[in-house]
Amino acid sequence: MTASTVVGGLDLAQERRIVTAIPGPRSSEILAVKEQEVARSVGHTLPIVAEAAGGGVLVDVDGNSFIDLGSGIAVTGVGNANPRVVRAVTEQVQRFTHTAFTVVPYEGYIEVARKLNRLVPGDFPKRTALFNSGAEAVENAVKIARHATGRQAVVAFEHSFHGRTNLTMALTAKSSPYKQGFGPFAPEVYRVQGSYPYRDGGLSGPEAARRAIAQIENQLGAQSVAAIIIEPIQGEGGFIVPAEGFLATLHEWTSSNGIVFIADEIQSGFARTGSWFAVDHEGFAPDLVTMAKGIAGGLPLSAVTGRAELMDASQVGGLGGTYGGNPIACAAALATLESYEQDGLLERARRIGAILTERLTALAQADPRIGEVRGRGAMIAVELVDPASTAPDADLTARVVRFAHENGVILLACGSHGNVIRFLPPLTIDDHLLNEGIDIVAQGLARS
Ligand code: PLZ
Repeated sequence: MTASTVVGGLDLAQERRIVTAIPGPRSSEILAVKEQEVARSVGHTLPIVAEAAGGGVLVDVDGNSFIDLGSGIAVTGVGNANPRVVRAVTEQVQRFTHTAFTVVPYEGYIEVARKLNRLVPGDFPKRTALFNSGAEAVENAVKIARHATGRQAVVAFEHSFHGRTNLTMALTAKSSPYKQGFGPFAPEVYRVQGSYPYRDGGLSGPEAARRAIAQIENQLGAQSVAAIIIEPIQGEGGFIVPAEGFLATLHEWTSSNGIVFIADEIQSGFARTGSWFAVDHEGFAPDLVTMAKGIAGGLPLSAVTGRAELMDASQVGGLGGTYGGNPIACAAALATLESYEQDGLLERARRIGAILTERLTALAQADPRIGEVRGRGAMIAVELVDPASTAPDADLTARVVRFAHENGVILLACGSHGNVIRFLPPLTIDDHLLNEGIDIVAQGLARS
């Protein structure tokens, strides 16, 4: 008997089940309409159309059930259509759907802020502001840092991803597909090298930090810098975990130079790494933290949380937006936080991480095309390379990912060179499905 999970009134068998060719006839029909009606540049990774999802599976409109190793890009940490979230959203939607918090406030927003001020690391008074998307949180963190410091320059890193709006495109490192043809970009954004242990030739964390600091001092001088923004584990750039001491050394330097340290936890946050935030593993507290994705079980919500004196520096009315901190999204966030806490999901992220790391490391020992297995908790990746030169192997990556899709596993690639396979399952996936998903990836590798 297969386990099943109740989501939003549906009972979803927790199994991989392929009943048609992929894509099936109904998906193909709908995707043909997509092609006619939706802008071509809004692409899609899998050629299927969703019908229902929950636990560790996503079912398409042809009745195929996929093992979900992507969580909609690290969003559904608490599982899709999580029952607590469904309940909270349903209750809220019946009371009111919108007031604009900046017109008439409501408690849900304030309660989310109160919770985040306590969860985000840092033994100092904090404040929070809520927005809709990750990019919007990043934009606002930069606004806050600029206003508070009276400086303009912002430093981002190689392999970074911070969004697709104009300022966040400038902060994002990779040109294609994110920036190509979309300029001009926002000014006063500078880029330096980060820490990439697999490709850094043995540079230690503090050494890599000193390299970055020297580049910043050389390019613009510390006194011009409002903020540095960095993902404590880089997501789209390839699940790059910086060498130990890299982030802490940078932070020491930003603190002694009046520079705001912004940790972009949009992908790495919310229990994903087995603690609330990836930076919890680093032994210091950032000045500002940006959050989104895993915060609200799939509803659009993002946040900036940080030092009260920075958050409070700008004029009243300077931060806001029609929908920021929408009441339904806030209700979802409170239920999501409750689920992480009450359903043991931080512990679960660590267990998922242990399974992934053990199995992928065993694969890597037998297959030199796996250059590195890295990550933390339920945020693990393999970098695929040419064994002789360690050159990135994007073609192999694409073949393995396609094999997974055709065989009922939602699997995502990442990396500046498209040669990293990332594992981001919902934390509600069971061990059996997770292992079966890894089996399929192993088969894909063996056949590619
Ligand atoms: N910061 C660290 O990972 C979004 C992008 C998917 P939004 N990452 C997924 C895509 O193809 O656009 C992300 C992130 C980090 C910021 C963002 C931006 O978050 O909610 O997509 O705006």
